[in-house]
This record gives sequence, C-alpha cells and structure tokens, in this order.
Amino acid sequence: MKIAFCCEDTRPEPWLKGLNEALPGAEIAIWEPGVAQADYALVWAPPQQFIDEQATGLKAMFNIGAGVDALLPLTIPAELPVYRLEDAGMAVQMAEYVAQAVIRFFRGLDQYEADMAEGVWQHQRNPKRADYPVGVMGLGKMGERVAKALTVFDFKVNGWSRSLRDMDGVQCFGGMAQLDDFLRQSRILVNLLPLHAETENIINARTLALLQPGAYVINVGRGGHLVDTDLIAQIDSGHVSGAMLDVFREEPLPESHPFWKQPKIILTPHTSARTLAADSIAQIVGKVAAMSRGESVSGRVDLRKGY
Ligand code: NDP
Ligand code: OXD
Repeated sequence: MKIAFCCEDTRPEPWLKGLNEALPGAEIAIWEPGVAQADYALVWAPPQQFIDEQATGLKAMFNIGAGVDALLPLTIPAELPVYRLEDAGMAVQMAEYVAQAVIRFFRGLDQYEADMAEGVWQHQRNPKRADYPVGVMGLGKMGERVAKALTVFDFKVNGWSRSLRDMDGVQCFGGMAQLDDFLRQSRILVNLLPLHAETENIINARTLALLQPGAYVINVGRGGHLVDTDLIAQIDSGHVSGAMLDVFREEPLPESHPFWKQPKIILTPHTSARTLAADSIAQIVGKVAAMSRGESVSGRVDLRKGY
C-alpha cells in the first residue's frame, strides 16, 4: 500500500513515524510533484497540482483536520471519497477552550485580573447565570460536545444547526428560518460552524445586533465566518462586551490588524483544538482497514454541501 502525505505547514515527522508504526510494510512518502501514484493520501490544504496528479488513482483522501474549507476552492473529482477527522481528540479540547471563555466572561475574570494587577482587592456584583444564555452555532462533533459541556455548568444553552437536532438540556434551533430566534435568545455566541458559501460572514452587524445586550463572541470556527469590522463596531458601540477569537481570515494574524489593539478581544493562535497525530492516525488507519473489508466508513465529506 502506498500513502502520500501532502500537508502544508504540518511537521511531517510524527505523522510519518506514526503511520510507519501503524502500517508496517506500507510505503509512506511526502508528496512532491511527479512522485508515483499513491493508494491513499493524507492532506491539509493541498495544492491543485497534487489533486491533478494523484486524485484519480486514489482510493480515498483523508483531510487531517475537521474543517475542509481549504479543499473547497479545489477541483476534486466527485467520485474520490474524501474523509475528514471526526473528533479524533479535538472535541474535548474545544470543550475546555469554550468553557473557559464562557466562564471567564460570566465571572468577570478579566476585571479581577486587571484589579489584582493594580493591587485592588474588590468584589464585583454576583452575576446571574440566567443572564448569560449561550448559543452554539454548529452542533456537529465539536459543537455537540461543547454544548453538553456547558450544560454541566448549568448555563442555559441554545444550539443551532442546519437540520433540527434533539439534544438533552439544549434548546435546538434548525435552519435559516430559526437563526434569528436562536440569536435573540443568546448572549454569548460560540461559533463552531464549518466555513462554506452559506456560512461565510454569518457573524456580521445584523446577526451581532440580534444578540442580547452585553453580548460576547467566541469564534473557534473559521475567520471567514466573522466580519471583523462589524465586531469592532459592535464593541465600540457597547452592544458587544468582548470576544475571544482563535481563528482569523489571515493566519498568522497580520501585525497591522486592529484586533491586536482592542483590549476587549482576547486572541489565541488557532489553538483551541489541536490535531493530535496519534489519535488522527488511529482513526485514519481504522478507516483504511474498514474500507479494505468492504465496510462503510463515516466522516465522508459532501464537497457540494461544503462539509
Ligand atoms: P461537523 O461537520 O461535525 O458539524 C458541522 C455542524 O454545522 C453541523 O451541526 C451542521 O448542521 C452545521 N452546519 C453546517 N452548515 C450549516 C448551515 N448552513 N446552517 C446551519 N448549520 C450548519 O463539524 P465539526 O463539528 O467536526 O467541526 C466544525 C468546524 O469547527 C470545522 O469545520 C472547523 O472549521 C472548526 N474547527 C476549528 C478548530 C480550531 O482549532 N479552531 C478545530 C476543529 C474544528 P447539520 O448537523 O444539520 O449537518
Ligand atoms: C480543524 C482545525 O479544522 O484544526 O481541524 O482547524
């Protein structure tokens, strides 16, 4: 079996070592133009040239991330099965990250940190949990885990997805027709949508204005979901009280970007849920084995839908 590894900006060593250990006898090589045809490929943001050279001969292509937005601009043959990572150790990290951000906003920890840095010993008024309903956009592998984690802290949790879901302890909303109701009933907005044509720029002046006053935004989906200037305007107007952002239209975030200078925005460098090589390899190798037994495999991407 031949496996091609074509993952921009990814340190290949742990992947090659892990794949060699999991698949002794397989030939695993970093893709470069002109190399022999592979049977399977692991990709992250591959160039079109990789698709043109390899795609028609591949049995399957595995995206080593949950989001496949980097594949959407490419021309990929419809018959090539493309799979994405399903959780693979990322959902628990996402739940940690979002829970800490929600709790930070709810408990006013930024203010306490600022006070303590100034030597000020002072209590704020006790916040009321009921005043901080959280809305999670996207209830897939990440969003579901996040929504459930927040219910453990007794937050009122709303969830929005394309199709209407039914989740214990979460008030679910489905489709564009219910987006505005979902937003009106939420104060802290968590974005865990995939980025595609229907979701691009979805966090904008109109949708932010529908959130309850003193809103917060936690963007862990993709930078392209958020209209940056609209967030800054809503913070300046006082309608949005703060944000924690992990993903950006351009990464690394350019030095000149106004987010760096906005004290009410906390930034992290696309790190809310890191891809874990060992867990990801175990999932991919399990899927390759299932395919070779002729079994159906979950996590296939519908490139027309965009996720
Ligand atoms: P899933 O495919 O499992 O879930 C996607 C969810 O979004 C589904 O609930 C889906 O609805 C919903 N959705 C998609 N399109 C729409 C739409 N047009 N309107 C309403 N709902 C929609 O994805 P994951 O949970 O695995 O990952 C989600 C995203 O999180 C990734 O695409 C990636 O961008 C981001 N991510 C970010 C990471 C980071 O480190 N910052 C790490 C990992 C992921 P339905 O259930 O009806 O299909
Ligand atoms: C992913 C990511 O999509 O890390 O998996 O952003």
